[in-house]
Amino acid sequence: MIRDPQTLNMLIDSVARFVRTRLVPAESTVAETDEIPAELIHDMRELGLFGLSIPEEFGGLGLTMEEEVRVAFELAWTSPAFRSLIGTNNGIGSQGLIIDGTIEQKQTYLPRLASGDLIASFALTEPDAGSDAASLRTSAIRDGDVYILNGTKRYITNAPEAGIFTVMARTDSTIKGAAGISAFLVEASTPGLTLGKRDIKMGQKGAHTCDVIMENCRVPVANLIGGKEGVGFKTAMKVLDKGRLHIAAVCVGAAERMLADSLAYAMQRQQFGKPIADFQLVQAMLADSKAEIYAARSMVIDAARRRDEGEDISTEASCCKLFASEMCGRVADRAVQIHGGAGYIADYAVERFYRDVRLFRIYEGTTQIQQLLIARNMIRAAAAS
Ligand code: COS
Repeated sequence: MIRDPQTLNMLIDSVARFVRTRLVPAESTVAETDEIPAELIHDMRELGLFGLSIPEEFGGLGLTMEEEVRVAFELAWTSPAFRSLIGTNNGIGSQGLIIDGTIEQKQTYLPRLASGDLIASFALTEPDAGSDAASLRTSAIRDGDVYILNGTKRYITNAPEAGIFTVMARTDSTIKGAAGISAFLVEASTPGLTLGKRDIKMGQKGAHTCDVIMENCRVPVANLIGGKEGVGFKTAMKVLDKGRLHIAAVCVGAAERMLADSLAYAMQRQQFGKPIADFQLVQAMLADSKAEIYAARSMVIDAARRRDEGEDISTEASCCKLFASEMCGRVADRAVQIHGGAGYIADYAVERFYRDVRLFRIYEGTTQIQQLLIARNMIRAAAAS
């Protein structure tokens, strides 16, 4: 749903301009230094990028899902590290609070998240609980007006920057699965909360992940999301439904960038006396990428519209994440191939993008988890009809 096309177009234009004039030129510096320059973070705040999908009443732009994915297409035209910094405030870090939080919890945290003064992170994954998220072991034992949290969370995006974590922990140890899990808002300054060293990743330099270790962290009862125990896993799954759709949009934007770079290179690079874009085998790679990007883009917009209309888009979100992330991997592979030897050299952005986009097929649910979810939902729906 697009509420006001004119306002949205103005936002999209200003994001696209910012991406092309400020972020793209900074890509290689960010990759080399593993840091996003402070002035760019400042400008991202000024543009309102930290609060894109936070409701207007709490200081955000309150974008609908369709509006959000259209902005994400533009933002993803540059290194995914930039999107990652604002990604958790708009997505997995804040959505648990937005979807299931109490009004007091929202008032306490959302305005600062919307302005970018506070960074939120989503802490679900553990050393022994990745795809099988419901097996998580971090415990939260109630003691009067606090819960005492113990456990380790792994690969937590933006943890080194975060001021607040949405933490999924087990409040009922007698229940092994999802029903024993609750979601908490845990402030980074809570005594007992420490961070591991920054992970050294294959790509996405400038976006940081690390372990979050909780040892006897005393978290106020008021920070139990929604004030209700036992529904934290459902909160996490609802967050991921939206997150997966957002990541699919990011895959589309990144693929569009890689294709634009490949087309420009193919039209300029001469071999056998003419531009390589004149050769049909190169054209086939360009055309396949174009068609697949168009398919993914259409899927993402359709699913986003349905979500805005209140439909349960769990299956569609998984379809989008599955197709768009795999598509992005194929486009990256062709982009390197079209660049030939140059595609393997760091002077060309596709070398970096090839590594950066590999993560899309893994995080917020692997391709294999999306396949399981889609098939499971199909079978359940058929059995119920
Ligand atoms: N929305 C609302 N509720 C949901 C839901 C959704 N999208 N998906 C599941 N639930 C509910 C279920 O209805 C169930 O509740 P009831 O028992 O009351 O019916 C509960 O949550 C447990 O769900 P389920 O039985 O599907 O749990 P599983 O242990 O089988 O979990 C998967 C399944 C694999 C889907 C889940 O663990 C998963 O998504 N894993 C990947 C995790 C991931 O993406 N990690 C990335 C890290 S975050 S960057």
